Amino acid sequence: MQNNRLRIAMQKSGRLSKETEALLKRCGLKLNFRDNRLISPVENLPIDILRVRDDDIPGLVMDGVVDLGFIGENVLEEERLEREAMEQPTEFTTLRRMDFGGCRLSLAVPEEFDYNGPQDLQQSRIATSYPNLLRRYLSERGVEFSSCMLKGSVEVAPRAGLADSICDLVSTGATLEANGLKEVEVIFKSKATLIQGPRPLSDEQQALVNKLLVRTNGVIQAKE
Ligand code: PRT
Ligand code: ZN
Repeated sequence: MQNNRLRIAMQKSGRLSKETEALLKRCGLKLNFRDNRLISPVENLPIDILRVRDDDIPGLVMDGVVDLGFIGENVLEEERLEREAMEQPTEFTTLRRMDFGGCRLSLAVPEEFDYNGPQDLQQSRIATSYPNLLRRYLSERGVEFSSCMLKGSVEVAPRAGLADSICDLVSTGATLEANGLKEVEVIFKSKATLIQGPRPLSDEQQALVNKLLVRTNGVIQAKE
């Protein structure tokens, strides 16, 4: 499926999709996300938008299936580490950090846990959807642990007896509090970001990317 249209991947539905769509609209793209279509052509520019699960976006970009992608840095860095370990392509460039999707990946323990530092997690079990980011953080600190991989409901794992602590995304902290947990270490700070893959662009496509970036800068600065 090689043609001259620029391909951009974005999250289909979730915490990044509304703001990504709003940004693209403010950049002057005429979007028409009717029905459940995977690919939506932009009406006024040679761009196709692919709407997918956010987890698929780093791989689509790094494999050169799409040219650009909007993705949370947490998902991007986790996938990069995973692919590095699997010896799969990991090449991409960051074009622009966004002003939305802000959150942090943090370690949290039960409120009654007398936590004094990462060493207190030695030989414990930690529930997370981000095993690679967690392993990098704790191995740099000499902490050995076992992970309990959960794609959802991470915050209930300690109470359910599945793990001693968790490593999960936090924004307001309300979820942790509601589950009797306290945040003890921030291991990664994240925002949404726009990345480009390794596939070479035509001159027209490159000009389009440049135009998109100039407009994105304008939109973000106008809000500051
Ligand atoms: O279906 P798909 O796979 O595309 O979506 P998803 O369910 O995997 O992701 P989604 O839409 O929940 O999140 C997409 C991205 O938004 C994340 O990868 C982050 O980059 C960013 N983001 C920003 C967040 C949050 N803030 C956030 N608070 N992602 C998740 N949360 C969750 C967190 O996991 C926890 O359950 O919200 C809860 C905590 O929120 P607070 O406010 O109670 O602290
Ligand atoms: Zn996801």
